[in-house]
Amino acid sequence: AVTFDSQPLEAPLLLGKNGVKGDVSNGTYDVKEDYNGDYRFAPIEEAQVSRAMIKRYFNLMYERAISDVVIIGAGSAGLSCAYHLGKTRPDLKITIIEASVAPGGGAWLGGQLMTPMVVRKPADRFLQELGVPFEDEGPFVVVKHAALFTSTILSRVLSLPNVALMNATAVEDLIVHPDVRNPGAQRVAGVVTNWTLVALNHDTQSCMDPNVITAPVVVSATGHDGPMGAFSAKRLVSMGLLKELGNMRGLDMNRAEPAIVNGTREVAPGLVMTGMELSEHDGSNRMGPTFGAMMASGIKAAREAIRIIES
Ligand code: AHZ
Repeated sequence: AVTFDSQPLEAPLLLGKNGVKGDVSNGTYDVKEDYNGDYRFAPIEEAQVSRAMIKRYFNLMYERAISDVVIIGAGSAGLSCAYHLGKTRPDLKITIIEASVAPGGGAWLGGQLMTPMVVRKPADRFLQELGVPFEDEGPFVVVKHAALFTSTILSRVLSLPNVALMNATAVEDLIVHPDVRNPGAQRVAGVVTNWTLVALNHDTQSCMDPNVITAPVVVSATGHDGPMGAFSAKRLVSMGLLKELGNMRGLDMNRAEPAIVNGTREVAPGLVMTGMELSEHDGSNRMGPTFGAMMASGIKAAREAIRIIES
């Protein structure tokens, strides 16, 4: 553990002042859960709240600067990958970087601002594994609200001790090293990060240098092109590791879903791509509001990450 100064981090600082009764150090404070007008909280010093957050967050940044797998993007594909990977390999340090404040990407709604979420079989097995209820319509199932899937998978992922999520943090670039196993080639070796509010202000402020997280495998799950989407696919092109983007094609549910799942792979050494970002990389169709491929592609990306780590 890292200590930031000579004071013990958990020590109460000024208890007894400001009308606070009791002593945290010897446990002589009273608490009461009384909803008839006498609800009493344990005493706290304001600085303890700051320290409780700071030490955990910065210890996490310190520890996760070296991760085993970084997942870029906490949409349905990135979260499915994190869940499968975190559960299958509890020994791996898995770090999810999500640019938005709210993780979940486009999976808080089904389609066109409507709430039900459609999932084609056999991806309903993943919903069963998570414990998300659905209505069976034969070849597909319907979750009553997309947020039920997203909130459930988020809680499952965050409960895994080896998975960390840093939201409001954007991946600004990829770390690329010479590939020692393949002379002359390059290998993705981690990500360059910044707080998203900083990343959005590079044009208005100077010298806001980013930070790094190294990892032998990066899984990119940044969705199709948009203000932030298709981040790694576009960066592969600008770095010369990919000739050109395939660009997402028009909607065809039957072609799109298997293309995304079966195409989920290590697109560049050290970089696995999953979810709708792949449609931009490969030039495959979009599927619109049907989410089975995002779940299955996330699982396949997790298997790819394990294969690379074990190779
Ligand atoms: O905020 C983004 C979102 O939560 C995040 N993200 C993008 N760029 C990032 C960056 N750093 C950190 N540089 C970044 N985070 O990535 C997440 C992508 O989630 P998504 O839901 O957009 O993508 P997905 O591939 O998981 O799911 C796609 C859902 C779609 S779109 C679609 C269609 O248009 O046909 N169909 C489906 C099922």
